[in-house]
Amino acid sequence: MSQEAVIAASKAYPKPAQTFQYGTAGFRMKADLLPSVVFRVGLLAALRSRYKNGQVIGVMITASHNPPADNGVKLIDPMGEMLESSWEAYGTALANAEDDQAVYDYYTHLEQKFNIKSSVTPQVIYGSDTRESSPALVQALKDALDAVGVKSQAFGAVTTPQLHYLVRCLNTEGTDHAYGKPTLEGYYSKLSTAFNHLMTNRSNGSVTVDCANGVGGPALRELQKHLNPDSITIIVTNDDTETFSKLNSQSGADYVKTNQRLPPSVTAQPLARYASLDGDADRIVYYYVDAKTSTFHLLDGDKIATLAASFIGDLVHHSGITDFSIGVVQTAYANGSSTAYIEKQGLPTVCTPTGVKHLHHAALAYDCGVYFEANGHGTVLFSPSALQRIFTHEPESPAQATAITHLKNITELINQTVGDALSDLLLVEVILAHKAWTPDLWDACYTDLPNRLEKAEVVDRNAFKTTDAERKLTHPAGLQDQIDALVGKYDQARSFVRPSGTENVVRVYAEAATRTQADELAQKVKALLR
Ligand code: G16
Repeated sequence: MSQEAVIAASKAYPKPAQTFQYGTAGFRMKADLLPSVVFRVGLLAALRSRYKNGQVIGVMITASHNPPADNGVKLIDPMGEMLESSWEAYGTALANAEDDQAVYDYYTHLEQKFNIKSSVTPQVIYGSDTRESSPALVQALKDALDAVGVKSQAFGAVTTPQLHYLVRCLNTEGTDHAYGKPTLEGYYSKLSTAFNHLMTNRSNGSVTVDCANGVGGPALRELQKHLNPDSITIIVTNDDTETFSKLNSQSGADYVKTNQRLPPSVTAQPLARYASLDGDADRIVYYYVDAKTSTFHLLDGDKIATLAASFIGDLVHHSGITDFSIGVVQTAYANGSSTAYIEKQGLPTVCTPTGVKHLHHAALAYDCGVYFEANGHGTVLFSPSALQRIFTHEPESPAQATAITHLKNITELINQTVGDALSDLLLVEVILAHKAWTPDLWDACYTDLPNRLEKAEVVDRNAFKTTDAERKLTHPAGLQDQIDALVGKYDQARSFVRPSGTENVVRVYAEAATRTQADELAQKVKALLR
C-alpha cells in the first residue's frame, strides 16, 4: 500500500461538511452524504482484517428499515458478530478526517497503535441491499479495498444476516467449529435441511410474508425452493425490488410494529398467519386478525422470544440434559407483560441498551441466550459448551432421543451470528407446528400492555443522554423528572425517551394499562420535547 495510492483513491470521495458517527447499526443517513464514509469504512475493514491476522471481515451496505433515500454501512467481525464496539470510535474518527492526507495519517496512526503488520493480506467480503444508491456506494468501497491491497469478494444483493453467515463460514472453514458452507447455497441448504427435518410428518399450512419490497423478497423466494412444500406454503408479498421508492413504504416490520396495523396491501383472513420483514431482512414481526372482531394483533419480538425460550426449555427438559441455563435478553422497549411472563417461567431476563450488538453480548452469558428487540430483531445463541453437550448427550429413552434430535436441528436452523428474519420465520413456523398452535393461542401466553412508539424531530438529538439501559435521561437536565411526573398519573405506566442511533429523531415510548392512557402518555411526553 502506498501513500500515493490511498490519497489518490480518496480524492474521488471528498468529505461533505458533515459530522459522522458510527451509530446503533453503523453509519446511516441520506445516501448522497455517504460515499466518503463508505470509502473510509473500506480502509477500516482492511485494517481490522489485518489486525485479526487476515481473517475475513464483512462490510454490509444497507439502511435496513430507513426510507429509500437513506443508506448506510456497517462492519461484521470474524465470527459474524457486529464490529467490536471499541473500534466504532476509530470508524467515526476516520469518517470525520478532514481531508485525504488526514485520512492517510489516521490510517497509519491506527496501524502503529495496534502494531498491525503489513505482511498480512487483508480479506473483506461485502454485499448490499436493493437501494438505488447501493451500486455507487459499493464502488466507493471497492476503490478503498483495491487501494490498500485487500483480497475481496462481492456477494451482490444479500440480506444482512446472509453476509454475517458468510463471514463466519469463511473464518471457520476447515476447523472443528465450521459453521457451514460459505456460499448462499450453503446458507439456504443449512436452514432448509434443519427445517425439513424438524417438520417431518408435520404441516403448518400457509404464512403470508410482507418483504418490505426489500432484499428479503428474492431471498425468501430462493429459500422457499429448498423447503418441503408439504410442510409449509409461504405466500410472498411486497417483493417489488425494482421500484426503489416502494422500499419500506407502507410495508415492512417497522411500519407494522410502529403503526400497530396491517400493511395496507394485506387483507387479512381471520386467524391466518402474517409476517413482515424489514428492508434487509434482519427483523420480523408476526400478526393476525382475530375471528370474532377482526381486530389486529401484533406478535412482536417479545412474543417470538418467549415462544422460542419456552420451546427450547421444554426440549432441554425432555432431552434429559440438566444444569442448562436459558436467559432472555431484552431492551427498554420490551413490553412489561413479556418481562413479567418470562420471569414467571423462572427464566432470568436482562435489559440492555438498544442495538443487537448489546443484546448479543449479554446473551453470551447463558448456555442458551435468547435475545430479541421488541421490533423483531433477534436470535438465539448456544454457547460452545452447550453445543458440545447437545451433540454428545446419550439419550436414555426414545423421548429423550427425539428431543435431542430436535435440539440439534434447532441449533442448525437458527442463524446464531445475528438476528435473521428468514431463520426466525422458519423457527416460529416449526414451533407453532410442533405445538399445533394457531396465532391466537400463541398470543394468549400473555396480554401486552397497550403501548405507543413515537418519533420526535428535535434540534439536536445528541443533547439527549441516557442511563440505566436507556430507561432514564440524564440530559437535558430536568426532563426525566417531568417524564416521571407524567408517568405517575397513569396506571401500570412506563415511558422513556432516547435518541435514535439510525435516524435523525428522538424516540418516545409509553405503555400503560389502557390504550387511551398509553396514547395520551406518549403524546404528553412527546409534547415535553417541543
Ligand atoms: C437497527 C439496529 C436495531 C435497532 C434499530 C433501531 O435496526 O440493528 O438493533 O433496534 O436499528 O435503532 P434506533 O432506535 O437506535 O434507531 P435495523 O433493522 O434498522 O438495522
